[in-house]
Amino acid sequence: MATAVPTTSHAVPFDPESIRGDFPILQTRLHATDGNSGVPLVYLDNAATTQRPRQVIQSLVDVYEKHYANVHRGIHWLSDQSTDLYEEAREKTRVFINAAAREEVIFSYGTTEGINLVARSWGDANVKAGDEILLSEMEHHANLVPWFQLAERTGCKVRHLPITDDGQLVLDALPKMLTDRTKLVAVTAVSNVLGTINPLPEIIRQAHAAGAKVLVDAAQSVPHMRTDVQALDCDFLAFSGHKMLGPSGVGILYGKRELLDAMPPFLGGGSMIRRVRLDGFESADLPAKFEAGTPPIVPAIGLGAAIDYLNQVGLDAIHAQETLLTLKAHEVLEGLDAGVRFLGPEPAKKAGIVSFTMKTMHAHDIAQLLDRAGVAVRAGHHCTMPLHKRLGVTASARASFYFYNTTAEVETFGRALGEALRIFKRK
Ligand code: C6P
Repeated sequence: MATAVPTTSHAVPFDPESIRGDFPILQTRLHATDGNSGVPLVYLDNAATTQRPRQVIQSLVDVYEKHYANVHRGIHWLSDQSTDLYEEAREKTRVFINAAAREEVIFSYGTTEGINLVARSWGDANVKAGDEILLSEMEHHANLVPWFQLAERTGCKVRHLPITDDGQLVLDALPKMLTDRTKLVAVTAVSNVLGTINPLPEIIRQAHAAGAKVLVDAAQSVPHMRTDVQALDCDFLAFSGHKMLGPSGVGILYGKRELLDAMPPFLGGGSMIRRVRLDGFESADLPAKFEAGTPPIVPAIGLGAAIDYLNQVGLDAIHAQETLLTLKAHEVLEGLDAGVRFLGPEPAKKAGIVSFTMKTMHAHDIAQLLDRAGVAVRAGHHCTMPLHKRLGVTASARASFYFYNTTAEVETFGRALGEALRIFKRK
């Protein structure tokens, strides 16, 4: 994706060891017993949520200790301080994704809320019985259920672009599936299970040519690779702060200004109004129109600090480190005599997510035995039941990386899997 987002580089060459010093939790040792200091934590569950550097944690402490009050309300010094920091975080986010205007950057509680906002507000106003919403077979439940709910309310139809057996979108099917009834294409930028990086520019070009809008679920892409919403030309894009070093409880919905302007508010309450009478209300201007009630003030400010940190490391360096780790994980898993099946394409076509099954061990056993060695991975359906059904499995194990992971940790993961297989054979 081309971009105009400025990023600077951390120490060159990229050095995860120096970066790890910024993350207190990565120094954790677990399973200590008498006379044994335990094993180091190897945190490979970053697609679920990432860890936070000291700089982000300190930004939260600073706000609570020095600047905290409600925003956009008080006519007092402290409220002005808090409001300035909150709006500064919006501006940092705007630059990070290269949105054209601050009005296009809405603070939400996360990707899930952002998608629900679009389904409720834009969907209810623009979609009617017989219209179609086009998703894909690899979507997270957060990008499925809101559209099923829209279908229940309006009578529209939800369709799914198919995927290949190795977890890539069947792009050739897109022209036929886009019809004059297609109102929206809602697709993930990166699958949280397959790791597949989807060809967004081509999907968006075709969807627009067919007269459809496009929503991008960017939960697994914005934290890991440069994102430029203007170059992409997407209509909506949603992501979560907690997957990019930020606090939980904050996310972003980007929307093109003319679309957001025309949409009715999602939630009603304080802040989102210009005027309230006993018989009705007028909505506030953007972005307040979509930020009803007291917003996630401190998490949003923490997200701003996370963006500063990511910019300092550099998105290109982050992506390169994750590519290295993904390649290494494939190598390590291929070296095991365990009937490993990778879910998803070859490493070159994916982000830092490696999901797999083994002939001899269930995914939950894998995760449990890895935990004994201090290695944290996720097991289950990862909120993608239809995708797992399509692939013919009920559950998978998933190792997912961030730039603070090292190749030595991937080797520990491999050794721990080898040991788990030996334990399992003995049982
Ligand atoms: N996936 C995972 O372990 P929230 O929970 O709103 O921050 O994000 C939802 C979401 C939406 N889309 C994608 C592609 C996602 O990966 C996620 C969150 C986590 O894979 C938790 S299920």
